[in-house]
Parts: sequence; C-alpha cells; structure tokens
Amino acid sequence: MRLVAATHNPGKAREIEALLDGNYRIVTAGSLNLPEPDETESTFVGNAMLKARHAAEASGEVSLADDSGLSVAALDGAPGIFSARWAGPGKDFVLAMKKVEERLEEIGSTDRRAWFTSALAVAWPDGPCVVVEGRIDGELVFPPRGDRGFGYDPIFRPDGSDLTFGEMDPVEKDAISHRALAFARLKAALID
Ligand code: ITT
Repeated sequence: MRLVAATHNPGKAREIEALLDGNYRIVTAGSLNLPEPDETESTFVGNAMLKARHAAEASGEVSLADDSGLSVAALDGAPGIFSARWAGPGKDFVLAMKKVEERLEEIGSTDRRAWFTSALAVAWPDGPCVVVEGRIDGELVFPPRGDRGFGYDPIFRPDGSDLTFGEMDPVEKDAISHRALAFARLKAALID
C-alpha cells in the first residue's frame, strides 16, 4: 500500500521508512510538491494532525505526519514545538544546538535533563485522523558528539546509553527512539 509521508525533512523520512519496515511504499510530501502548511497549533499532537490532514486533502491519499522536537527541562520545555524554527530559514542545527547551550549558560543552569517527543498522525482523505505520541528521556551533552542522525541528535544522550543519538548506529536509535515508541503505539492503535 502507498502512504504519503507528510514531511519535507529527509532525516525524518528516512526514519519513517525504516520504522515502517518495508510494509508500505512511501512517497514524501516533498517529492509530490505538496505545499508545507504553517504549523499554527500549540502542541506536537495538534501540529501532527494539522500536517497529516493537510497532506491527505492535498494528495487524496492516506497520509502520515510526524511533529517532533527536543524539550529541555531547565528551559521550561523549549525549544519544543519550535525545534525546527530555532534552526532558522537555513536549517542550521549547529546554530540551534549552540543556542540551547547559550540559553543554559545565560540562566546559569547545570540541569541537563531533556527529552525528545514525536507525535505521529495518520489521516484519511475526508475521513478520520489517528494520533499518538512517544517520548524518550535523556541528557544534553556539550560539545555535540557524532555526525549520524539529524537535527539535535549530536547533543542528546538517551538515558541508559553512553552514546549520543549522533554517535549511534541508526538501527540502535530506531530501536529506542521517541519515534519508534510512537510507531509501536500507532500500530497498536490501528490494529488492536
Ligand atoms: P516537517 O514538518 O516537514 O516534517 P520539520 O523538520 O519542520 O519537518 P518539525 O516541525 O516536526 O519538522 O520539527 C522537528 C524538529 O525537531 C526537526 O527539524 C529536528 O531538528 C528536531 N527533531 C525531531 N526529531 C528529531 C530526532 O529524532 N533527532 C534529532 N532532532 C529531531
């Protein structure tokens, strides 16, 4: 079955494809030239539903969206839903990771607790929308370590691991990540 992945982020698209385990033929919103909607909601769940519904209406096909981000405890959950926007129009995540470090320095916090969230939504054209959320907790690491993964992966070390997501084999990240947990919940929600 064909599934539209409502994302313009190649790093995410790679993980979505791997986590679906070859069971679906993925086409991305980017490759279909679907316009990117403004993410106007105030939660991961709200923005995931908005993106999935938008892609389902624009393509006429079942669409899957992920809205995700890094939340820092000492920054009251920032950047959170603004994680992509902290990287600016140039999508500069070296800059975004530096910004996280600078904000922590500004407030003099040594609390490095953080978590990633992924909200996954599946929408049918003119039909229902199912949404679930996954989260993984860990600690921030400065300077950034590793060049695998995408986005904020080099500064996030999940609890129970010595490696940052940026240093991990993608298979290892996909076994434990916020996105993997959300996919497990999505499968349970759709099949059970
Ligand atoms: P789409 O909306 O087109 O899917 P986006 O990158 O704008 O792409 P989001 O609005 O959900 O997506 O922004 C999430 C940002 O959070 C993303 O750009 C990454 O920088 C970061 N992020 C999400 N999941 C991540 C992960 O597994 N590893 C590292 N960074 C992640």
